[in-house]
Amino acid sequence: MRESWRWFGPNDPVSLDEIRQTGATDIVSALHHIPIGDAWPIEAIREHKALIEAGNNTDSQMHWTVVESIPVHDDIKLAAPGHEQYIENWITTLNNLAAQGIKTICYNFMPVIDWTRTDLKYKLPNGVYALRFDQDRFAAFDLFILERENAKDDYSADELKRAETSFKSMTEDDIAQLTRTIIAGLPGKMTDAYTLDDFRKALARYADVDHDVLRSNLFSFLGQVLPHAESSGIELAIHPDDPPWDMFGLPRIICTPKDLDVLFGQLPSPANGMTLCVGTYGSRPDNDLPQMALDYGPRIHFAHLRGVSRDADEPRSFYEANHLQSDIDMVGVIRHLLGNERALKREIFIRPDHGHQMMADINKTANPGYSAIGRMKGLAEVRGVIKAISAIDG
Ligand code: DNO
Repeated sequence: MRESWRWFGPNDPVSLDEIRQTGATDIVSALHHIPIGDAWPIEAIREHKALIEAGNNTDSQMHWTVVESIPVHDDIKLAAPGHEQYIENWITTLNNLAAQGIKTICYNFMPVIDWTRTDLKYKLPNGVYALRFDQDRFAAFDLFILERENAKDDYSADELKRAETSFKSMTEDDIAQLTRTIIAGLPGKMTDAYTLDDFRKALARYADVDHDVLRSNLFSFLGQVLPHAESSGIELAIHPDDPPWDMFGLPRIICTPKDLDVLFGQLPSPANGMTLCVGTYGSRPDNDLPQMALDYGPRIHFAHLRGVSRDADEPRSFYEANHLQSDIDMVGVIRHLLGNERALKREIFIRPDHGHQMMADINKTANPGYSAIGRMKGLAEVRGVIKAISAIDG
């Protein structure tokens, strides 16, 4: 397995020198400064790669091998007039990356929003801070802050009541912070930051887009992109919708094995692959993660390893737990990923996804989920599991 680490570029509070100390060899990165929809110029890719490799010496090498992500412009997701140019730009970016030897590409097809949480500093009993998604707080935002038209229809009477209670307990500051957390976006997001009004407008564009329409727009996009990926040896790795269910009345189409089966059944190209984001898929009790790791062997080009712990009384609410102590059987997942590698005679990229904000990082500026020490703890634990299973299974 290739141990990778996400780096957000020169403004990332975790430096490349620090990443090197974790032992990770592969850098997962993107050109976050380029506007969504524009092609990434080859020169900008070369510069970014040079930054990553600048500290290399014969005994310690790090390389930019994975892109997370090339954003997909919402006009592509909507197949809006003029979206063809955005697809062309995406293909140009793909070709420019391939020319620099960067061939594993994570992307997602979530409309309007990227990954979503409601709490970025959720304190666990041992003093660390975790990320959390709380269904009641989310519903409170949707119903009483955003005041989305017809939002009521998406919730049961009990859910409405709980959302109201949650909203009533919020101070002005809580409301402002929750709003920022949801619509201004989290690190690495592949969508714009919105004001409440822009957000309403962005949602309105999807009024007539249901699951089937969105899916056919994804397939049409991939139909154009995959031949280029294949000819340049690129492996695409679609990231699931996080959390993996519909939100704000928007259709979400990469949430379950059923969704993946439709995707791969329709477009069987070997370049059409997935990111096994263990924490995202694992936010649903009906997704069996070790089974998915087994079933999708050759399709898994990249894996995000993290755990979630779901609330007993509301399974859509969860916090991000320790990498090895959560509702997900991480050891089972890793065992199958290693088995796939042996069977397929290839390595995949894994990265410790999100970590707790802990120890000296608690008082530092950090990208939520992406502080150094918590992720390093996750990587160290996962590395131990990999070593142990490899020693036993050969
Ligand atoms: C969050 C990440 C996401 C992910 C994109 C992939 O930590 O997993 O931002 O990078 O959704 O396109």
